Amino acid sequence: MTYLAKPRLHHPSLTKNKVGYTRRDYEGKVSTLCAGCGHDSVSAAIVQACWQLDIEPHRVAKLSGIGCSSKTPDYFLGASHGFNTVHGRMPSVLTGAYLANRELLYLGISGDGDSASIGLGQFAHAMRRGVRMVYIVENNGVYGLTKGQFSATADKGSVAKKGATNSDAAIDLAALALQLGATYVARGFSGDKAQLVPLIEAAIRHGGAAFIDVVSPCVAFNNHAGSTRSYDHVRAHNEALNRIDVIDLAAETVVQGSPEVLDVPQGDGSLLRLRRLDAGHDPTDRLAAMNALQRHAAAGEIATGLLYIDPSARDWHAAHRTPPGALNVLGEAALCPGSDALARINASLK
Ligand SMILES: Cc1ncc(C[n+]2csc(CCOP(=O)(O)OP(=O)(O)O)c2C)c(N)n1
Ligand code: SF4
Ligand SMILES: [Mg+2]
Repeated sequence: MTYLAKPRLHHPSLTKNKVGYTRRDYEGKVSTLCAGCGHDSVSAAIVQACWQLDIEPHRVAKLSGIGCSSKTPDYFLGASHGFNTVHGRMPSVLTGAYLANRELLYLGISGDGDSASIGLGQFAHAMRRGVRMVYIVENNGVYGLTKGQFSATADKGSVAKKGATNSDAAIDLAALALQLGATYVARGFSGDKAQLVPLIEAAIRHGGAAFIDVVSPCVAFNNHAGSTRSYDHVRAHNEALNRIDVIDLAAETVVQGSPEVLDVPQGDGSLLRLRRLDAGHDPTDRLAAMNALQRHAAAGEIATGLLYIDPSARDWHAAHRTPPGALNVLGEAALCPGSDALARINASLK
């Protein structure tokens, strides 16, 4: 058996959210990942975030590539749309789906092998195009599914379970996303749900390309001494820059002037309230975010939290002025603008 279905019966008194679903309605099949795998905690955080944000499961499309990480969409949001694509090809399939139907929330789930090696080109173009999505990489520094080879995100000097030392420089996907134009870039840790759930919630509410690099330890192949992706190492070197709460503007009074608190208004009317742990970090400054990543990495630390946000981000559809709605509901007037419009286009090309 490759998967286990969960019992469908719920206790009648389970709390429901505003759209009438219990938290269990956001779950998927029983996970077949190794007990303790960080990826299962990321799935649980996605379930929590979608339930708390009152998202209807059928309004979500989850797409993934190949890997243990890319298997996880089977373990959350069982009532949502899903597409398990080819290794490294999730971003192009997600982009196509988003162009055809902008009405859905797109969750792209990938691994460090999937996105930083075979899928690196696809990752880059999805970031720079402003595809409105939440792109999560469950980053364990290895190819877990194929038995623990170093991935391209493994730190130089990191030691493999069988003793080999990685001599290659690491790709930092969060730094790449910043450079490529992503308008929301964060890093979380699967062992810190209190930090991860609001990072996912804020990404869901973001109006453009949102990328979250989640350090997600592989207990089978990369959780030993000498690894820089083990639970122990990440806990000891985690430098959280901030903590976020997503707060509805209408419901909260904005506290101004406190150096510990930064309020960032979002395009959808919500307010992102950041509790600053590093008072010097301004998450609306892309260059500062790049510097923070490099500075912490040079000190052997892992910078987590909201690294960068562009509150005025626009998505691909806004930039290309496409008609509203999904392609399959466009009427004849939008699909066929008429012979006068064609004549004008032809005249403009003469
Ligand atoms: C085209 C192709 N090349 C190679 C593979 C073998 N393969 C399967 S999963 C994987 C790497 C997965 O690593 P990652 O994305 O980090 O996921 P993890 O298992 O660590 O979560 C590779 C190389 C494949 N399935 N398809
Ligand atoms: S091999 Fe590693 S990544 Fe895959 S399920 Fe097991 S612990 Fe998770
Ligand atoms: Mg991996």
